[in-house]
Amino acid sequence: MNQADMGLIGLAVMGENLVLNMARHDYTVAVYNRTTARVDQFVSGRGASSRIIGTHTLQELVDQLKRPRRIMLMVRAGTAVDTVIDSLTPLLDEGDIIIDGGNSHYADTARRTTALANLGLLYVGTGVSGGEEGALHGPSIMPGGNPQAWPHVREILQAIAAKVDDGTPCCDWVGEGGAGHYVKMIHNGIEYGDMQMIGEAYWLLRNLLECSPADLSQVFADWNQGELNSYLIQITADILKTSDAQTGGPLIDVILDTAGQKGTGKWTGIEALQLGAPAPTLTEAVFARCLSALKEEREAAAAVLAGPSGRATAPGSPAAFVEDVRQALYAAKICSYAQGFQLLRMAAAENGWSLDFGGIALLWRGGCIIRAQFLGRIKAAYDDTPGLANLLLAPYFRDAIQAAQPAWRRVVATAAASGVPVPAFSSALAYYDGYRSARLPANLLQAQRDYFGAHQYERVDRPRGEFFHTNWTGRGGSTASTSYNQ
Ligand code: NBP
Repeated sequence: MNQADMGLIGLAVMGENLVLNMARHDYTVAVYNRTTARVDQFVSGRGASSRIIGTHTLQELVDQLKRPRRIMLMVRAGTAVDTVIDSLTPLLDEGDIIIDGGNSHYADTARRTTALANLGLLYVGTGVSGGEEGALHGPSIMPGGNPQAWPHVREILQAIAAKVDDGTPCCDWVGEGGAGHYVKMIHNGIEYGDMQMIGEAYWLLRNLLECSPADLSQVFADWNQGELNSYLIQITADILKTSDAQTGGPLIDVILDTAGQKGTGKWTGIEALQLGAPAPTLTEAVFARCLSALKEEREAAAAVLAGPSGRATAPGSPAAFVEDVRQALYAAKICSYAQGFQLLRMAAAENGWSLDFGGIALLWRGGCIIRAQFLGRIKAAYDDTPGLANLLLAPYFRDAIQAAQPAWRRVVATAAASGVPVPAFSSALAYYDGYRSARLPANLLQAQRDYFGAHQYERVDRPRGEFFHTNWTGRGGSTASTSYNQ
């Protein structure tokens, strides 16, 4: 009794592996799962260890824990988390800590942090990224919630987290309320963008050069040696060389082209729209999955909608086109991350969080799905210029895009002319061109709004904040709509 360092509820893939990780780091963990047969299965199988204690009721679990009690939930995000919290809180004492490590929505985490503080309990909502492997060997952990909890959970969370080369853990306090889960949500939004862009690179080379999956595997393996070095590029190289056990052909060719999603990418898009943050590439990646899911409609449309086929039409030498696509992928990736960090910056201002953007890049440097060398560059950019408005303005990224943009423009133009959809590559380019435009056609938009709705406009030759209305048709009155932005 009272001997376990941590309680963990929810023995599905993430929970089990986190428990094994904690036990490997010499922490004693009491475990519980709603379906208790799962507990017995675990402690008599993979979890057979003197450091792992199976329990069959929440009371038994609570009784096993050192004080203040620390209990981590790894259950399905949503109502299950509230159900478990409601059952657990009557069994806890003041100062005890609940940690939700699932993919909860940040607003739920903010609400739960406040509700539990009102009961004298400390709440931590933490993103955990890295999937099954990460949970077992060291995930990226992004904790937020009640800051009073951090000194009590810091040691164990940092011990089980991934470490970067110099031993720094990919786990540090992110901020109050829902900040940790917000950062995890943006991580997932960026992950959607990365995956879509890699998919576009694969599809351009597969179609325009008619490369075989085996050849493409080598291309991605080569790319993984350079500035694109990352977990997602590495697994793409592995995937492309895997054969199908049934047909003997490339497995990738028999996988149905409809993408699933569990919501965190969608939440990022919704947040971007709510905050008015331009994140077109992250959002396009979600829409690309939605479009892919309309498989039957696409098949029907393919028979009736005309356009170029995109087969074998790459311009120039194959090697030059491969290099162009590599550069396009790198430039688009920089824009995608710039959007993610811009969204974080706007969210921090909105929610009163003082986020350490370089520190967040470091949290993602190891353990998680978007782990990449590249994140070290982002950390360095924020270290050099702490108030950096946009990653595109950091000298390293400015120069990288400068070098890559001729290739990037050629690739987007070729894709458009060849009928190969590249929504992430092209939206990233439009973002880049929009961000570097001192003037945009929004003057016409404002004129239209004033024309049909008397919404007013500001003038280039007058101070900001002065609004004007024109009686465009001679028929309208001089009454303007009130001026506000939503
Ligand atoms: P799942 O998301 O599939 O959740 C399964 C677990 O939730 C089981 O232990 C199940 O218990 C429990 N559960 C459910 Br469902 N409803 C419950 C309820 N009302 N009361 C108590 N327990 C309940 O597991 P997972 O894939 O391990 O993910 C856990 C969390 O981590 C999720 O929030 C997920 O989004 C997040 N996450 C997952 C990954 C990943 O790669 N899978 C990566 C990062 C984060 P039962 O056995 O009794 O049904």
